[in-house]
Amino acid sequence: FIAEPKTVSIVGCPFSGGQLGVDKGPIHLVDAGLAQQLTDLGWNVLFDGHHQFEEISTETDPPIGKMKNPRLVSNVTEAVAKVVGDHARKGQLPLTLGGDHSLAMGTIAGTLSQHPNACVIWVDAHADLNTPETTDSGNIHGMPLSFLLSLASSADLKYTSASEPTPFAWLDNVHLPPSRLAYIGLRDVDPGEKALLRKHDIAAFSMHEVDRYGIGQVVEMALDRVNPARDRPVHLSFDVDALDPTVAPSTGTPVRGGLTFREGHYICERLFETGLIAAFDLMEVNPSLRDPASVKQTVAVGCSLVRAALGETLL
Ligand code: B3U
Ligand code: MN
Ligand code: MN
Repeated sequence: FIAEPKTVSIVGCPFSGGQLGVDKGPIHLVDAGLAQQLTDLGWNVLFDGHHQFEEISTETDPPIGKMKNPRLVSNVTEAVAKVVGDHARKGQLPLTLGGDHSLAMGTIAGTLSQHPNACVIWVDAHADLNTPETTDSGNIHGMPLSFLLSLASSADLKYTSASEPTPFAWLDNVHLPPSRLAYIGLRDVDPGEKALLRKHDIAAFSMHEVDRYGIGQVVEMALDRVNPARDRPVHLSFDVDALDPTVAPSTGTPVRGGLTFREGHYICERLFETGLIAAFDLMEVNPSLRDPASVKQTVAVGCSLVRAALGETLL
């Protein structure tokens, strides 16, 4: 799916509408020299500045039910879906830097618009599977997959306005079958999310399975579930909070007991090795939290994960 010469398009999304404070992540990743690092790996790198988001103030975007910033997140993710889809149509690898994980509504919709048979490997401490009903926090970064899997839809917002479309109506005809989603790294999953994981028999490899089988086995088991013939394009959505907080401290909702530096890198390396990566998201790098040394460490690890997914470590 990636045309020669191999081109990666960096989609910088300094956006935090789904969870406040995480908007400077992409700026730090690019400032750390990520584009040059990918050029050095032999990729043709396209980056024409960070995505500009329309402003919608909180006064004009009151919560709908528990959902916070619904209009803003809907508009931004719809725009991201177009950008990512356009890059994919040109045979480029869209590399989206977040920003909060609600952005994956856009990135995965964009991937599916070009590769309807794609599968998703979601690396995260959290399942991000809450519906507008099951969410406690109201933060949309905890909900993207419920919409993508059509477990939630704009109709659940019970919103009626004569003058504007219901937020997320644009997502209603996007559908990722639950059989094509696999998680790796879970360890903080809400009760409502656990019920959905079970009900829809979603492939979920928590830290328990990583301990039990080792990361090498877990990645193969995840691929066996969502990509048994190893012929589907893979959308890799990597939340940096999947890594242990000692490895990647600057993130909004750190959870102890996470992936080691090597386990995180192994996932990226192995998926690169399959030749199936069609899109990559690196999300939830949050430089507004923690001290400068922690920010530097997290940004460096983020760049390193991207390089691993684009072929650095293979000899
Ligand atoms: N499940 C919780 C917490 C959470 C989800 N994603 C992150 N945190 N980063 C929620 O808010 O839905
Ligand atoms: Mn996430
Ligand atoms: Mn997370």
